[in-house]
Amino acid sequence: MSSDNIASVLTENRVFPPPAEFAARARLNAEKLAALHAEAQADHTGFWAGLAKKNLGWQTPFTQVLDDSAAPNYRWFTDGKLNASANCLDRHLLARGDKIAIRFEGEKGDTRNYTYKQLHAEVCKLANVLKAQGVNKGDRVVIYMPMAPEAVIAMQACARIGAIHSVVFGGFSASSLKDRIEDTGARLLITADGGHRAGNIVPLKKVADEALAAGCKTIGKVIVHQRTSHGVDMQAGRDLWWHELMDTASERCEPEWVESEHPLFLLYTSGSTGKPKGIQHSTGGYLLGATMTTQWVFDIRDDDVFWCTADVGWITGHSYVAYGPLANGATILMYEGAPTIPDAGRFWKICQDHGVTIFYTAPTAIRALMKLGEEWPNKYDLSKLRLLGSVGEPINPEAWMWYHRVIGKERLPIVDTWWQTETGAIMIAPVPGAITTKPGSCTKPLPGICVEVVDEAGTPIREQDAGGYLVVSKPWPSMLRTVWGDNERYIKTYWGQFQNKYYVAGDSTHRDADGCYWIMGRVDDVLNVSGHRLGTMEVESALVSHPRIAEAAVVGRPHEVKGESVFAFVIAKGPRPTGEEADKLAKELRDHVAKEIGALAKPDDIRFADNLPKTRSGKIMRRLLRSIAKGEEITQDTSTLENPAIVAQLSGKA
Ligand code: 6R9
Repeated sequence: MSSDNIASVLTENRVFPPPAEFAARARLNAEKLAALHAEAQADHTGFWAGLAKKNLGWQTPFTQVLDDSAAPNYRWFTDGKLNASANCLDRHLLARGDKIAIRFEGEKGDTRNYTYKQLHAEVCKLANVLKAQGVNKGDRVVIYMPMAPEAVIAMQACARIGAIHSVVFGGFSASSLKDRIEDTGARLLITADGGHRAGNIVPLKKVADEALAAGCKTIGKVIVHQRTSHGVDMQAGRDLWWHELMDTASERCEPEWVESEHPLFLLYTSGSTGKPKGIQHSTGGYLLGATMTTQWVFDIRDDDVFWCTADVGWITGHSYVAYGPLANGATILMYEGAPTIPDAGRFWKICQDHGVTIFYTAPTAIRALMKLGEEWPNKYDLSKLRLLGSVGEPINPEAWMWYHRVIGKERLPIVDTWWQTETGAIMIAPVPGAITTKPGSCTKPLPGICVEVVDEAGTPIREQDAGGYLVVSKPWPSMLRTVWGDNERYIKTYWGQFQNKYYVAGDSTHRDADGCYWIMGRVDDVLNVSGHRLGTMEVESALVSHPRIAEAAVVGRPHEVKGESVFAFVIAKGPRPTGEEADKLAKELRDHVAKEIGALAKPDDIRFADNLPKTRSGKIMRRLLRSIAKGEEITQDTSTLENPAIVAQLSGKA
């Protein structure tokens, strides 16, 4: 978050109590929420055990709640058995079989609905297909799909047979896809011929072919869903059409009952060092987190139409598209496409046409739509909306107020939800019928979530109105279990800083006098570009893998819409490129980064220099680079630099 934003959140003092009309009908009002907190405080594990029994369907009930014998590798509900897909689908067949589970709209306006019965049948069919292709419990399946119902069907089908899915966002490049496939050791890939985005075809199958040609030796079969029908190569013996396999598959498939700790999925996310980590989530604990938070934070009801705009390639799309709402028997909306096609009113038209009641999106989308003007939302009937949500990055008070005024018509609560890929479910957020909100604050931890603010030494800061590292002091059911294939990295990254005492989120936070949290952003070298996590090291490695580049340093620069953008300082081999040559190489580098990682990692700014600012011990002074990227006057002490003269050149002045 930029210093301007920090200043504006810290002087923010507007408060918005829960609207009376909303609170009166809410699942949780202030009194009920207080009772939940009291229960959790009195008996942390008993609280979660009670919820798990009441809210999930178990084939074998658990008797042990928390196993902390190998902490920080915590295990929850260990001797219980369940199935995530049975919880999301079978459980609702009797009471809600004909209720719509998924409403879908494509960018071109095509629509499809699935009732719970129909979704169940499709999931069972694909589960049988997977089994017939030799996928067994514990096998990994990579899913590289557009944002269509088939992505959810694929995830649920894996869950049904106890296979571990790993969804890779469709915007990632062949090289990123290959790295992830290889790390999981998946034996099967589910993809589509293509997806639709901003009037173009996203060539998913072509990218997958490239990834497979470069390695991925464990992949035996590729199942291809036909979405764009634009003609793709199918490799005999390896590639199979989804619709052909589904045609003859049976609609009956008994769920595989798995241990609560059985991994439900792996999801790769960026950290400050090395390659992205495969975050491993469990079945029972994860599903409980997704289920409860959908009730508490989104106040989900039977008549809701819940639209979470996140792609299933991100954790938000896992917990609040594929699992949480379905576990609660809700209707979700899925949209495949860009928010501004054919025009800036698309999101609002979708809200109107589908009667969306709960809308959950990212600040970057709010800022982008805000810039396009309020005449767009004002054209549509948004009166069905009753709750708005935000996730992915800090929301600046200006964007919050616009959301509140223009979309919420000053009557809807806004839930700003703080959480991470690793936490599995929302951790800090207002419970909308109970908590007074403040623009820019995610307010207070949910029941059973024990958050602390600690200083450098790991000492909890007790006084109010103070800042520090955001940590979690007690295990919670939906927490990550490990980093796939690298438990040491799990322990070191998340627990090492304070001797295994706290889960370290990697964010800094301020807690105000009312106990509300204001997230200030990452304390590590992780950027947040349009709500997507990106390691500076990943982008640097991509840049130096270009034959003409010797060295690179990447920092974030505050960006009006994206939150942060990628700013790269680059040292070319040979003389420093200038003028036209520099422009040409910069373009080449942008394309190279898109090819290595994905378009979301493209640097907005590339500055060529003869050298990077280094201390005499050889450390790059990133703080200095961040100031330069912001265009700030350099007032920092540069005397410890080996090459102080470089500052003028890096600033673009020499
Ligand atoms: C769910 C998700 C996690 C990082 C997290 C933090 C930032 C997410 C936020 C927020 C301020 C919020 N973040 N939600 N910062 N306010 N409401 O986004 O997961 O992709 O793993 O990113 O995003 O920095 O550490 P993930």
